[in-house]
Order: sequence, then structure tokens, then C-alpha cells
Amino acid sequence: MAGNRTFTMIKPDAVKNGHIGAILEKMNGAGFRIVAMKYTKLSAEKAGEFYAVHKERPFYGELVEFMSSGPIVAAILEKDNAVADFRTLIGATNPAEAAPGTIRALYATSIGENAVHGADSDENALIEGNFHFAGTEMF
Ligand code: 3AN
Repeated sequence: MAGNRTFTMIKPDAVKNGHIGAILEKMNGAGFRIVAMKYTKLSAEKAGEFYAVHKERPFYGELVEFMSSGPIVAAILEKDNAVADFRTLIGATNPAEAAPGTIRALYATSIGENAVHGADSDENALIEGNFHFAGTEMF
């Protein structure tokens, strides 16, 4: 059964370009409820840990450097079928291939700097949510 929570980050490019408000509005407008949220910055070490599954990929170094380059917004979101519906809302990894109206089509600048992260499974949503919010009160 599909779970009802997902994990997201608004990435440093979208924060720097002033898109936090617009992106949160898209999330709320699509029926996602904010359960936990934090404006924070990842150290290179923490970003490396978060993206450890991609360690062998050629873009890993670039990804860690980018994700630790500036502040982000991390959040846990709630909705029926949260993981799949959120992936639809954000669009394809490469903004050039993202469907019109999706968050990445609107706000991403490149495949590396693609505005938002969305967990890709219920299991990862839980792991990633705990990474940022373990011990935090949720509402
Ligand atoms: P998604 O975020 O859509 O699940 P993944 O899991 O394939 O995509 O990749 C994780 C992150 O790694 C992406 N959000 C993007 O920032 C970065 N990334 C993926 N592919 C590339 C690439 N070819 N070049 C640079 N960065 C990439």
C-alpha cells in the first residue's frame, strides 16, 4: 500500500533564485500538507552522507558540492499516495524533459541544479525524513 508521507528539499539554486514561496505554494496547491519543515544548510559531509547511494555516479562530487553550497528548505509532506504524486508534481530529473507546469519545468536550471528533491520510495522517504528530522516534533 502506498504511504502518505514524502520527503523534499528545495535546493540551493531555487532558494538563491527566490523561488521558496512559489514552490511551497505549488506543493500546498497540489494538496500536500506540511508535517515538518526546516530552513537549513548542509555541510559537505552531511550532503555526502545524504547522497551516499550515488557515491559511484560520475556526478557525485558535483552534487555534494552543489547541495552544500547554500541554504535549503527540508520538509516532510503528507498526502495520499505522497511519493508518487510528489514525483509527478516535480517532474523529470532533467528540466528539459520535465512536463509543462511541473516544479522543475518552472524553476530548475539544469539536471544538476534542479530546484527540488523528492524521495523515490516510501522507504527512502522515511530514511530521508529521519535524516533531517529525527527527534523533531511533527504536526
Ligand atoms: P531524482 O532527484 O529525480 O530522483 P536521481 O536520484 O537520479 O534523480 O539523482 C539525484 C540527484 O542527482 C538529482 N536530483 C540531480 O541533482 C543529480 N543528478 C542526477 N543526474 C545528474 C547528472 N547527469 N548530472 C549532474 N547531476 C545529476
